[in-house]
Amino acid sequence: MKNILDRNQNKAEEVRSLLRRRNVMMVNIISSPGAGKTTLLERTCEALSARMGIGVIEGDVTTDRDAQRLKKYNIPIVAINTEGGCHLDSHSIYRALENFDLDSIRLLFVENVGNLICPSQFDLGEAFKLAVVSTAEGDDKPAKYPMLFSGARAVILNKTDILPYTNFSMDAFLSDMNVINPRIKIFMTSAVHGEGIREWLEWLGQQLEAYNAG
Ligand SMILES: Nc1nc2c(ncn2[C@@H]2O[C@H](COP(=O)(O)OP(=O)(O)O)[C@@H](O)[C@H]2O)c(=O)[nH]1
Ligand SMILES: [Mg+2]
Repeated sequence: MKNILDRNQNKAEEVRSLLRRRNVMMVNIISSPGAGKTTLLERTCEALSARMGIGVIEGDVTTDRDAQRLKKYNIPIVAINTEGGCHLDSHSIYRALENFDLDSIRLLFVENVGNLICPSQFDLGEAFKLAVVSTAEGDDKPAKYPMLFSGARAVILNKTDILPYTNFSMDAFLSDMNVINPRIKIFMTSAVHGEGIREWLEWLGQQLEAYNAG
């Protein structure tokens, strides 16, 4: 396992410096299946794809359904089928990059395989990790899977629209997050209805500015 992680880390550093040289900010999106990663990407592409070069790497275990959902935004998409694998690794990202014209992309999203454990162990060479968790999953996910939440720069708490129908405790969620990663930026969104998306996009723009400033 250590050898695998070391090899992954070396390649991730190669990816990171390649993207740095080409001024492409890569965001690694991690959540359990169904939290709303693709829906968030739909809202994000809707808002930004006419204004800046966006690319997406879609990691999926079997199908290319998420890639199909994003086709309508006319952005370059590379689907990586992990054939059962529970996460993406930096080697597959490196190979996927060969299929992009990096000069025309400023922002590259990776939708990782839906899983809260393995993807958080594998650095892909991203600028930062974005965790997505939904109110339907319960408020205990940060406490149960701290590695993801301690390593992410931001967390999106999605599906706020269904909060009244769940027993999700916002207090418990926020107090666990505060212990695990007090500096993490937290967004509350409904990716279906649009609440909180403006705040997420504003912050994303700030991250891009800071990245481009080096
Ligand atoms: N009610 C509600 N449903 C959502 C929201 N975001 C996503 N969904 C739904 O949750 C399901 C899974 O979303 P998807 O984006 O495919 O999740 P992914 O597996 O993380 O990519 C879909 O049926 C979405 O329409 C939300 O904010 N509110
Ligand atoms: Mg998806």
